Amino acid sequence: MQEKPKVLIVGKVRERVAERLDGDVELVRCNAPLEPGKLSPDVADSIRGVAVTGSFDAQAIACLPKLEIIANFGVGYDGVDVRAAAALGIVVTNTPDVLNDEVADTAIALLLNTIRRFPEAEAWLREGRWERSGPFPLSKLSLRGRSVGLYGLGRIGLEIARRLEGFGVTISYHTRQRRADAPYQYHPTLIGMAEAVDTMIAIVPKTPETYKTIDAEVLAALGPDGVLINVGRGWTVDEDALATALEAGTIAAAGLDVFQDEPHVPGALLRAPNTCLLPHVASASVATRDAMADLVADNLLSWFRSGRPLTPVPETPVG
Ligand code: NAP
Ligand code: 8YV
Repeated sequence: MQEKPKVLIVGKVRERVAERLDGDVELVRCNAPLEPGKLSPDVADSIRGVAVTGSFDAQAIACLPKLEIIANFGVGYDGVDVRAAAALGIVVTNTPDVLNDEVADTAIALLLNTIRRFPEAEAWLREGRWERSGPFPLSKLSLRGRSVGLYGLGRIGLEIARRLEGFGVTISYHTRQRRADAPYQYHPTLIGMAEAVDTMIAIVPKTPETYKTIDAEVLAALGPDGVLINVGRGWTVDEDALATALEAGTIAAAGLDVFQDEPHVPGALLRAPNTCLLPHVASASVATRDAMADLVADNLLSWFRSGRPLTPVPETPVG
């Protein structure tokens, strides 16, 4: 009988991944991070696949000499050293598409909550202030008449744009490449888009080029009615500049699902006025996280059965 391939589950990965793999592969587990000496040489030498959530660096890759595939739970794979993997011929997979709708829904909810202050309105009711003090104050901001610029119009950005169509706002976008299939106005520069719109939704990956690109200049260009929503990565925003802009009224409000150093949220952002802050929950429904877990497992199973991963990232070789 042929030996089952060994798959290492590193750290906390949704249990459904292990349940789906059980029977087809031999599972080994270890706490994150994987470091030299954590596994016995025999075990390390036998691992052909890993399942990880978000991070797996070059040192971890170097611990597993027979590694063939790294299956990441999450569409963003910025924590996986894809260059190190590619150099060794190791395939990296992620979980695209299955979370597009959930994340786009969250972006719209965050946009409305930020602009109309619904979380504060609910707190007003729960604290008995409606009864004691009267109606919640009118929101200074409205989605009506807004011009929304999407920073990123990929799989998720496109779903956000499609939802925004139903709200009757003007939609434009900035990416490096213009999309021939998108009926929205294209801005070749981020600053150009920030000058043209009053609302920015960021849904770009964490890459060296996107680091703190939403800076003081971009925020100033959005203007005093400006609203920033970030559902991509905290890395993309200069958080100090954002807190300062909110304090000074350089922009009107911000809604953030992601932060530079999660789960730490800088005090300046917690104290800043007119913010709606979420703990990275854009994809966090049971149904969507299950679909992501299934895709992690299916990538591993497909690799071991046919040598073809389902959703490899573009940087690593296939087959
Ligand atoms: P995607 O399909 O690869 O789309 C990425 C978009 O960003 C593309 O439109 C791309 O266009 C643009 N982009 C990339 N680099 C850029 C740059 N330097 N300047 C301007 N635009 C740039 O990815 P996706 O599936 O939509 O996911 C996007 C990201 O969202 C993920 O990588 C992840 O970090 C984040 N995310 C967050 C959550 C959450 O829970 N908050 C959930 C899912 C995903 P060009 O290539 O033409 O520039
Ligand atoms: C997940 C995400 O929360 O897919 C992504 O890139 O940011 C989220 O869907 C995360 O990857 C898993 O914790």
